[in-house]
Amino acid sequence: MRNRVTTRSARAMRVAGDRLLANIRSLGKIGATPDGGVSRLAFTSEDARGRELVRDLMIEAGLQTCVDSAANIIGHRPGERQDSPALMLGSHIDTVPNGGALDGAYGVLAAIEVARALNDHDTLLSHPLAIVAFNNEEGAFGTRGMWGAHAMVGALDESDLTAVDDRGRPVAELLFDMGGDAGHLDRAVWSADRVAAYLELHIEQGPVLESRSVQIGVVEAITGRSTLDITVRGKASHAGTTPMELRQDALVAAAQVILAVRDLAYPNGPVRVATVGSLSLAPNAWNVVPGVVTMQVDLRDVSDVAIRQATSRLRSEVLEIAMRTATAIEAENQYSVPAVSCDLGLRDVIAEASESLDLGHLTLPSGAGHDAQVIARIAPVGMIFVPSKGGISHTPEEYSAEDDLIAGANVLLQSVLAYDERYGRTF
Ligand code: HGY
Ligand code: MN
Ligand code: MN
Repeated sequence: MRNRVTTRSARAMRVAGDRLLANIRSLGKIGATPDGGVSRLAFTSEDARGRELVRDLMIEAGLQTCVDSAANIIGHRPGERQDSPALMLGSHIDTVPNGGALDGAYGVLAAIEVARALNDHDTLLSHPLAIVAFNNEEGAFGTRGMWGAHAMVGALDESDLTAVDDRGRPVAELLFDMGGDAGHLDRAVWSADRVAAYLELHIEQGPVLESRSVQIGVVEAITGRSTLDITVRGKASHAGTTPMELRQDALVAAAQVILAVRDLAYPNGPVRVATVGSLSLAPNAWNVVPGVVTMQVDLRDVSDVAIRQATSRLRSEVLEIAMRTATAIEAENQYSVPAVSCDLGLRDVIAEASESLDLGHLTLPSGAGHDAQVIARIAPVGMIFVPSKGGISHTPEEYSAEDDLIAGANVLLQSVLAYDERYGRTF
């Protein structure tokens, strides 16, 4: 029989830092790229290998492990009160192309480490724990981001299921390859009464904590975001014989769209950041005036109103650019994820846990999107950040100091213990 934890013994509990760092290194080797990055996109063989490792680590941590129909990997740890809603911890293990080894993976591995630390201290929580590696957080191959989290809250729509990715592969097939089942996605849905709270530990991916020399970030809100697909149709023609005044150059028009997108962000526009992150052109030949350009626009702000304002301004500006350049420009909404505020009680618990560990902490918004902002539809959510060197992420240079990674995991452990004591312990 596991013993019940007293406040004193809980305060003394720590994760096994070396074990956590070793697991981060092991997972980071799966999909490692020559320049020190990691490419472990969802629905790839690297993703499959990463999943295998994570499932093994969950089993080693004594978790009852399963893969749901949305291909989320879930590890369950019983609580003293089996009927109580679960305390959910998690993040994602898929990466962007040539990204870093910490984005997402750190949160999943630290959550598993929390379970092992509780085992090492022979501790039974009142709440059951559910540890989740969400499927396809990064939206690989043009699919919706936070895919597994959307499935868990029942927010996928028909088009998500019938979609083919930008390689032409049906999402249903991709799901099957990862152990999911597009025919039974209802089974992946969790009702709100099953989750007491959700905590996600993540690298900040921005410069704030490092610039203030503070080890722990208590997230107050997670940015909303909207992506649009823009297609510019001009007319391909011979680069040598087509006079400038007769051209319908799709790339020249696209260049003006890109500058218009940039100006949607402060100080010229309503949103915090606006990016064109991907672009392709056809026929993409040096001696042909470009005929077609497609690009993806990413707009982010903690205010959904600001995002809507920016979207409608962009729509009217592309019409003017089309007229000026004798091209046709379509702007199609792709995916939108609303901004969410983190739960005040959980922010409190995280701040208290940081103080009990003598760690400095500050409150900040998240400029990156996270599974937490989707799980917020069924549960109160809290996020813990640790500093990112140079604020860099989504590139091989992504790095966080080892003692910050361990400190963050201890804050997650202490937050779990404090939450369980405050909201559920029966001594
Ligand atoms: O794009 C994001 O903010 C997240 O990393 N998916
Ligand atoms: Mn990411
Ligand atoms: Mn992430």
